[in-house]
Amino acid sequence: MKKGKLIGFAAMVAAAAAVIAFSGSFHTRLNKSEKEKNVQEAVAEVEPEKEKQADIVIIGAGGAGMTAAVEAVQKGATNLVVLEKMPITGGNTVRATGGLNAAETPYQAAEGIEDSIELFVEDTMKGGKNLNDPELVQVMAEQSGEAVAWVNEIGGDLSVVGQFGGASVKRIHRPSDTSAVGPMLVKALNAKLKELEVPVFLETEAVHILLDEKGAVQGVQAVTKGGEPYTISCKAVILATGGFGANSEMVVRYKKELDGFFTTNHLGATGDGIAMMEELKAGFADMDQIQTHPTVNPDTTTMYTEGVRGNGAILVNQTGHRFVNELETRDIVSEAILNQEGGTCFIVFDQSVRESLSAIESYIEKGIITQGNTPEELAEAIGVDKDQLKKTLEQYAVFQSEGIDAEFGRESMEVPMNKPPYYAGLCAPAVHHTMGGVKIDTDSQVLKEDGSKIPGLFAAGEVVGGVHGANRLGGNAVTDIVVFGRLAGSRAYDYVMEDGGFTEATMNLAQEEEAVEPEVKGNYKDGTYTGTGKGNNGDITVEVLVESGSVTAVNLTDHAETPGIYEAAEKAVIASVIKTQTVSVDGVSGATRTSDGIKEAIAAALEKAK
Ligand code: FAD
Ligand code: MEZ
Repeated sequence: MKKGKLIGFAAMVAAAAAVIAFSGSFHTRLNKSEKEKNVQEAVAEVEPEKEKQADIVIIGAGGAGMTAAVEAVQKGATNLVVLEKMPITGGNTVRATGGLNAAETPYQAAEGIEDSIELFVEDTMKGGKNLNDPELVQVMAEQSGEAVAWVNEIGGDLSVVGQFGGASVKRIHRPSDTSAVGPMLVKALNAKLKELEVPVFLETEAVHILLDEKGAVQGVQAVTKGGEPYTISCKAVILATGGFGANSEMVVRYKKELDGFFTTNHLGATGDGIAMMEELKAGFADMDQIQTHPTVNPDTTTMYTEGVRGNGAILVNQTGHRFVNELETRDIVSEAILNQEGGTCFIVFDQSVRESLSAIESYIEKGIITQGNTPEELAEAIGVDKDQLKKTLEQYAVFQSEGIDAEFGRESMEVPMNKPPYYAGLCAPAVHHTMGGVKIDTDSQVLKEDGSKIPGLFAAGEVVGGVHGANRLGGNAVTDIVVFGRLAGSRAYDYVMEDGGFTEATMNLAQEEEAVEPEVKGNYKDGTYTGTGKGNNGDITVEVLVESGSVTAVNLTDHAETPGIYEAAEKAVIASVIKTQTVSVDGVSGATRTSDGIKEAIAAALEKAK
């Protein structure tokens, strides 16, 4: 491997760490023990000035971590940093589509929906097969209305209420334009963190949480963007690393039936927090409880939000028949799909459903929806018996008008589904949510196996187990991350105040390079792709990371370009590609052939991502 930037002994240490940082972001290169060995070697070499200090370190800039940061700073925290291993913030949260469940909100009242905390708790426990920790569920339900108000206060928009599976009433809150909840929430959180001047260090992977001799938190070992390993000493840590849905090896370890399943999760959902908690002998709950989402397009792994069914869509099998109450909980719908021919089905809806949910436009743009002017035309296009699909839709319209689904007992049937044109998308279940995780109490404080606390350690979000039991209801994870993210931020603030209070911030973003973010949205398949192009001195190989459809990072993994010359081309070309999401960008004068080689390599990688 040739890495032009790295020369001499210090550079060798940095090189080891750079590989670690890179592998941390892309999760493909080193196995855990190789990675661990490199971290230890690299950390051993770290210079004293690389030691940093903060009062609270938040690990993970997804919804839970960013919420915790905002809450702690709003309460008065002054010296707090957020570490994020990926090149962008948002984690799985930015993918969240359907919404956030909350009871007794003004938005429900405005629509005359009668809901209660008790009913919310009951539905959640029933959905989770009573495996849930009832105290955590109670906290989530009680604080759900405040969570909606808080999101709106920080600049978000949750004001429309919809129906989802397993909920007795309309309870899921989403933006007023019916768009996806995650991008709205992450945008609001990013803006708030910027306004509050909270440093978020991207491509910085936490590796270990350090305890003092009394067993209380004293620091975090991390590897930074740029490849520097260092230790941040701190009084409190908030663990918000999300779930492990993208770590197929770990998924299979806990639930072997899911071998071979694809996932809806972002690449960073690899269970790092679980590994860190195992080291500290934390307690765990429900690790084998892993949920599949029933309606995911197998070609692109795009999830069709449950909102499509909630707003009216039905599911039909390859023969054009319905086969399940589409609004049953996810475990039941997933199993029913797996029992159909080929383990797949079609989600079918009409123009009125399309008009009710703007998330559908993104599926149409992605090319994963087939359209027909009549049920027969649609059936022909998707290879389903046309008379049967016509009959199924006609029968459903009768059930809808009578308010009784005589076939499967579906209660909410929003529309008769007879407004042309008609639409269908292929779907199959995919790994979606890992309900198991570290044990916490109702203050978000991490508990050990024996039930005692680890002082200074808090956790929130998908890394936590116990809230959702055996099956999470759609919309409850975003409630979970806002409610427990706020609790973790608030309690970590209290803990630091009791431990001598906050100190002046010593880590800030000025020490780090600003991250380059996409200015337009890309239209690629998520994943990591390699490509090769001809540079000035031979082949250039790149690895390109695509997240949520957009190129978010490019690394030169092998090349022989001239040190001191290629760096300018590397920086400028990659930044322009990320910003514009195309390879039709300017090269750098004086390094034209290197620029062209990098562009050619990225283009080759992106060919595979179309
Ligand atoms: P994440 O948002 O995943 O954030 C964790 C962050 O930690 C990530 O950015 C990750 O890169 C980072 N990280 C991990 N390890 C490290 C480390 N070692 N060092 C530093 N950083 C690290 N739920 C709902 O309630 N409603 C919905 O509509 C909904 N839709 C969904 C749609 C999709 C496609 C998916 C995948 C999930 C959906 N969910 C939904 C579930 C919900 O989005 C997630 O459970 C929730 O957002 C998790 O939030 P989190 O903050 O715990 O984790
Ligand atoms: O909670 C979820 O995972 C969810 C609401 C997903 C979706 O179908 O939109």
